[in-house]
Amino acid sequence: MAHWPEAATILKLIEAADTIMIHRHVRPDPDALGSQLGLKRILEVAYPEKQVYVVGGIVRDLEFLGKMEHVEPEMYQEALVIVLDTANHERIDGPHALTGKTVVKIDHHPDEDAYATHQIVDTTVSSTSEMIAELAGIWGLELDEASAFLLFAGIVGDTGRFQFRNATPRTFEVAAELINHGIDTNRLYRQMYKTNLATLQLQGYVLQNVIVTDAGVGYVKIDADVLRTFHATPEAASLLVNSFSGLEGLKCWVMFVENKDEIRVRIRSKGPVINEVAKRYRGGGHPMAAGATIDKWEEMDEVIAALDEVAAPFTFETEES
Ligand SMILES: [Mn+2]
Repeated sequence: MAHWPEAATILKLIEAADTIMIHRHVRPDPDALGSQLGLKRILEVAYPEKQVYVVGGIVRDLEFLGKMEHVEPEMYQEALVIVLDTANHERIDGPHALTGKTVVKIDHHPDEDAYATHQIVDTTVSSTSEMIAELAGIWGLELDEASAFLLFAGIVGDTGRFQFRNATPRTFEVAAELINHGIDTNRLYRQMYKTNLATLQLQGYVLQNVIVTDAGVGYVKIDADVLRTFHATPEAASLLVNSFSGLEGLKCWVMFVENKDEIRVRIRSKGPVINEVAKRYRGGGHPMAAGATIDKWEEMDEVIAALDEVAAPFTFETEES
């Protein structure tokens, strides 16, 4: 079990609070929503007398995980705020999070911004959802089928169905404990990985238009015209970032997606550390998965050149011999 000395203090804060606001990052992924809604469920089962709210915008494809709630600014005065899966305060979804009486951060991203008064940050854990499952155990709070389903969804999301290297032996143990609560993994995978015809056809475009540099950097450019052609949103397009990850020889890859007056950059890697590149372009993230933003298409070549530089010296050692 994880060793997080701050966990005991945070449990005391939870026990003392009548109102608890749970936040997470903007443009939520399954881990952000799974940890947020999973923690809400755990706290509501353990403390039925407390008011526990989940705050932030929702993405339509993930509505099956649960609904967000409406809160008023005044409700924060006496509230405990728990922010999940969010490295820096600019990424918090919901404008009032930091106005809470006490703010707790629980996250697995590199600790770039200590915006909370109490925090547990552990980059060795696959996902914030895995952290919440561990914390429930540490705190002695019960999981049930509903909370287990949500946390499992978060782990599945952040580990790419247990295939990324962040899935540790402990991740599998936690996943096994969650499955023991009787969750319907068939339903989960069906809902999480369903697609529609427009997205499928956009994926076809992505696959047809991948360019790979000599250094092993793959990239695809999705501008506003392409989005219009396939009736796709920038969010839907960004989700296709891993659709060509299996390409032989690919070391890292990137998708550029136009979004209003800026261009979102999603970078993934099988070895070269790419978050340092992301940081230079208004972004950041994990060493193997990061995001950035550029203003104009001319900067695309700069990002690719920077990735070429980190990819060129990298070799897949185990496959060389
Ligand atoms: Mn996460």
